Amino acid sequence: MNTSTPTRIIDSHTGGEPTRVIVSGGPDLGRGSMAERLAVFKEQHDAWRSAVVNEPRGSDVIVGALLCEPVETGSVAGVIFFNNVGFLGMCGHGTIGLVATLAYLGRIGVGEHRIETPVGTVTATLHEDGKVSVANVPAWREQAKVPVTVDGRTVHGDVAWGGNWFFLCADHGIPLDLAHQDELLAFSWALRQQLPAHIDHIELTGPAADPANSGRNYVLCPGKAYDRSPCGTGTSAKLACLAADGKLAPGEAWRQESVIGSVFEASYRPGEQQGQVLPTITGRAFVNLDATLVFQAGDPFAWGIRA
Ligand code: PYC
Repeated sequence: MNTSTPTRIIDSHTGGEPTRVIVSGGPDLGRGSMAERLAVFKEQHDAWRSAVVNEPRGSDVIVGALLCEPVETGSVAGVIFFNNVGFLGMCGHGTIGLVATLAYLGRIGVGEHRIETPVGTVTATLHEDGKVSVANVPAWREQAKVPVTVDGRTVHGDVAWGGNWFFLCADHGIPLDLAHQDELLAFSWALRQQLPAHIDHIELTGPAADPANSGRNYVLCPGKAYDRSPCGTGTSAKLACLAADGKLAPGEAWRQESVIGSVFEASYRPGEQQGQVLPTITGRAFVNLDATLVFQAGDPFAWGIRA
């Protein structure tokens, strides 16, 4: 593994959820599309994923992002997101973190910026006040009210795409707060075991704690960490379900609260295809670390502890 070029990382958090962007010195994935580069990353450079987000340098909750040269001239960047167990199609909080990082580096200013991801190009708008709006890839509900039996109890949920696949369950019966974190984790993980492998995010939904907000969620990510933010792709999936049920009109505001109380503002436009919506998610990220990776000779865990 060539580590002669310093690897610079910049950390941020979006509503409490961390994003660690490799801004230089990461693996060379060639010049293909982000989907093609993702395949190269997975097959040939998984050690980089582990080195950046896994312990002892990282933690289960960190979402990594490899900043890439874009393919199209109109794009400001390409990005591939990853976590403690694998790779993500899109990441809403991570895109907001990436935009905050590019602004911190002085590479972008206020305005609209196209960003290529493995599942499509998104448009991010950096506002004067530092907030970022992400016009996400199309979202849709695939299945409604699917019954699933967990530990002898049957609950129901919708399967929806918002850039990742989600199972959104409202009749779980668990309060969405950190005092119930053990119960939320155990239930969501057991629920996930009953679902097809590609549905790798569980979103438990419920009423907002703050009356100014529209709803609250607890999102369990594929590597068993819960999302501290309201989850951009999960909020997109939620908008698709609300639209499908006729509970939210195009342009109407939805304020999605996370299990720690952070908020994304969201709305949608109708998509081009029947049943699809075009979500926009707005949040704020703050940069909190600018560092260089060190790989010392003889360190058995320099490339992370891999499961
Ligand atoms: O914000 O889309 C998101 C996300 C996915 C996984 C963690 N955060």
